[in-house]
Amino acid sequence: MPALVLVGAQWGDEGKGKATDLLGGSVDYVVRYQGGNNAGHTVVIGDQKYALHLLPSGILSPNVTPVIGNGVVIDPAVLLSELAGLNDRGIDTSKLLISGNAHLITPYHRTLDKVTERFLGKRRIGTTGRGIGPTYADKINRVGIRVQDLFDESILRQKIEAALHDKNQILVKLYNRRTIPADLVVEEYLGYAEKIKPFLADTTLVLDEALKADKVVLLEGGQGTLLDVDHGTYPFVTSSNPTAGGACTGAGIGPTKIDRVIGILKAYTTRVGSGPFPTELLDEDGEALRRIGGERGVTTGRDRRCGWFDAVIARYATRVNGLTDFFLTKLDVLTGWEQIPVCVAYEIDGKRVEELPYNQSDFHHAKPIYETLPGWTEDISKAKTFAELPKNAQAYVKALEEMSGAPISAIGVGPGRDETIQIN
Ligand code: 2SA
Ligand code: GDP
Ligand code: MG
Repeated sequence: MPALVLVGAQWGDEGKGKATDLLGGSVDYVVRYQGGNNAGHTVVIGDQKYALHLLPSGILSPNVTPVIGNGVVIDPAVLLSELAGLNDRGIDTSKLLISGNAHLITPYHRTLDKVTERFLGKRRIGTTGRGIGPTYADKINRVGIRVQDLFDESILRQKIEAALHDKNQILVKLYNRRTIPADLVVEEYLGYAEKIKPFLADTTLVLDEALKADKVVLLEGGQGTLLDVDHGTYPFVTSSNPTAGGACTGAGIGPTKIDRVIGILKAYTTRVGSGPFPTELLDEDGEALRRIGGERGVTTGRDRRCGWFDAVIARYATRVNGLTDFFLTKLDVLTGWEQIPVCVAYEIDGKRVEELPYNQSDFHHAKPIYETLPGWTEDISKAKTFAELPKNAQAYVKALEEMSGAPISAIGVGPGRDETIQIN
């Protein structure tokens, strides 16, 4: 098994952190390939809970080399405080490798993110306010600041001055904000250089050598399929590619090296931020899913929107990621419902539609067509094998598998590392 990708199959928060940690024992490298500290990945080990934002979840496994790939955007202050936080808890972070080609989030990116959201009013995306979109915009516009620029003062200064020349005008004239002095940003960022230097590496070369030596490389997505800037619910998306293709560009690995793509799939659906969500529940069921599932943003603390499982989305994730299998998570949260509706198709303008509509307005008024499956009341959190699950829980899993287009190879029955049923 050379390289495998782990990708969120819905709108994120499916349990990628837990899944990565679970695989940590059998992989050598864990690479974050997109996003930044907008992500919030939770790992629970024994009585310890970790919330990782920028660092790959594999950093908690002692034998893993964690890598921040070129596709990630890095807020250096957050990086250093996350590292310090883990060090304080006794976690060794010295093996971390950071790509010199990763882009840096700066104070002006964070400010622009917040002011544009405020300006959009009702049309806002509901971003995490971490400066992600403006940083990727600068990258694509070829005016971004990269990690390697920290080590050349004159280039860093030139780039920051050039960027702020435009951005300060926008901030003052359009948004009525104060200018951000370039000198201050340069000084702050030069201060990060020495601290980041020990981690700097030619990560694509490191990973290539690792793969040639038969090491196992796990590529960990930051967000979910439907937040992908190309394949998600645009414009209500993040500004990078969490889908499997993004793993290749964001880590610098060719597609021929990848032989497994695991979709992390929640047994129901959640979403943070704005945008269409056909199975969203604005009633007691939605409230109960939020409460029982602890559905609150790991980065911003926002309540997550909750709804029933949507098989149209799962099938779409199988298609655009080329999924080989699913990890189904949070099955335990559904314990206690007498009946569990599952969306099998949409009704759009009176017609039954089986595939995710590519047209945004169609998706906006897609109505879920539900099939209802019988629920279970038994506590399943101690189940270790599929056979130990109540018959109705087994049937629910089998039904989801059939509708979603790829086999389910593991089932989460609790947040802990060992609260997982491995199938096969
Ligand atoms: P951004 O900040 O530009 O990436 O926001 C754009 C959209 O992407 C969504 N987004 C997320 N959705 C779910 N989880 C994310 N991480 C945190 C978590 C979220 C939090 O693990 O809970 O704490 O609020 C995440 N990151 C970005 C975002 O909501 C926008 O819809
Ligand atoms: P990620 O962004 O995909 O890593 O997911 P988050 O960490 O944002 O959210 C997933 C939440 O569900 C976290 O609080 C996890 O601890 C928790 N979790 C993961 N798998 C399971 C599971 O199988 N059952 C339960 N009850 N919780 C889970
Ligand atoms: Mg999350």
